[in-house]
Amino acid sequence: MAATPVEPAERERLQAGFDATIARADRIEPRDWMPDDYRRTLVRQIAQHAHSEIIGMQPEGNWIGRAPSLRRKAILLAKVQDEAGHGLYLYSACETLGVSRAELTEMLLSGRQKYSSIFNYPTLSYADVGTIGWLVDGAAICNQVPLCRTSYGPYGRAMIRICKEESFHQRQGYELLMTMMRGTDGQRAMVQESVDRFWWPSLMMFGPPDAESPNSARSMAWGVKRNSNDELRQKFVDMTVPQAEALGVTLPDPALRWNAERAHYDFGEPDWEEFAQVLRGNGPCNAQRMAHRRAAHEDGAWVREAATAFAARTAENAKEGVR
Ligand code: BYC
Repeated sequence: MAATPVEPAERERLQAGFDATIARADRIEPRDWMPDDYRRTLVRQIAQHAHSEIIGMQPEGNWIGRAPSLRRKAILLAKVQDEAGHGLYLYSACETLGVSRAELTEMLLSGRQKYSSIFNYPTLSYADVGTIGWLVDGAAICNQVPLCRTSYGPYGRAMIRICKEESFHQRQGYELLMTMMRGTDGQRAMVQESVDRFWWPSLMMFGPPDAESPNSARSMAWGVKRNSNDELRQKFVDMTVPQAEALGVTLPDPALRWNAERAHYDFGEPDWEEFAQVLRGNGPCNAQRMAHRRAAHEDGAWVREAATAFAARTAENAKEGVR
């Protein structure tokens, strides 16, 4: 994963080239020289992002077999499949940095790499499918649209496609909730209860407050991140409040109000102790999510073995000119 050692003068020249590319807001590509810490930061962030997409299939997957109609089931199946695709683009982007898919999987399974806190919360009702689309994919869009301009080429290009699909996901979630809000009192109550549970964890998706974000300053200087955690959280709140009003739900924050002076909504502080606990593995579903992922990985061993054997046979045949 580390770059080949270079003489100090050569290193200075390479560093200057890298700095100039970043200063021009141009892209660093896989074969370009890059500082080891830049490479490590990218592997950390892209891998965490990929793992989130894969683990993120679980909470929604929980409702595929219980969707209320064939149409809703087809939509949910397609969405969960999209998340698998996002995970795969991101693992591929990460592999361009010299780390293998097997190593990344091992780092997730051993707990050395994280995945998004949001997926450690349960999906207790069908309304949660809509709320995840609206709030979780909505937060993902706020966070990820600026990442289309990230300084590392393969990551930025993967994000463009992912963001298009996430926008579609957000709309399907909103449409689902809107349909339920036009339904019975019981359905409206189910939507409100779901929003009450997911609002604060959605705000936590943006990471700790800027003053407690150890990676932000350097990631922003390198153009890996284009906005700070708090800036994106604010953008999400500003975008979501009018959508909640149109939907007819109440966001569970008594401090939420328009601040004309700032031209932004003021809002309350998420429970950062709860966030810290979820990151330490003590959220409501951490153990369940990891156990499920581990079992799926073990169950898939035969597929990996068969694919490896097939690739070896194909390469052998090609060498011998056999079709
Ligand atoms: N959950 O210094 P900070 C999706 C960690 S997928 C867990 O601010 P950074 C979707 C952070 O990693 C959503 N951990 O970090 C999928 C760091 O620990 P390490 C995933 C978090 O990297 C399916 C420490 O806390 N999106 O939307 O500058 C269905 C200090 O934080 C979280 C991405 O991954 C968290 N919420 O900023 C539907 C987007 N927040 O690594 C939807 C790409 C922070 O030093 N990632 N941590 O051990 C990013 O934009 C940034 O990595 C973050 C954090 C804003 C998340």
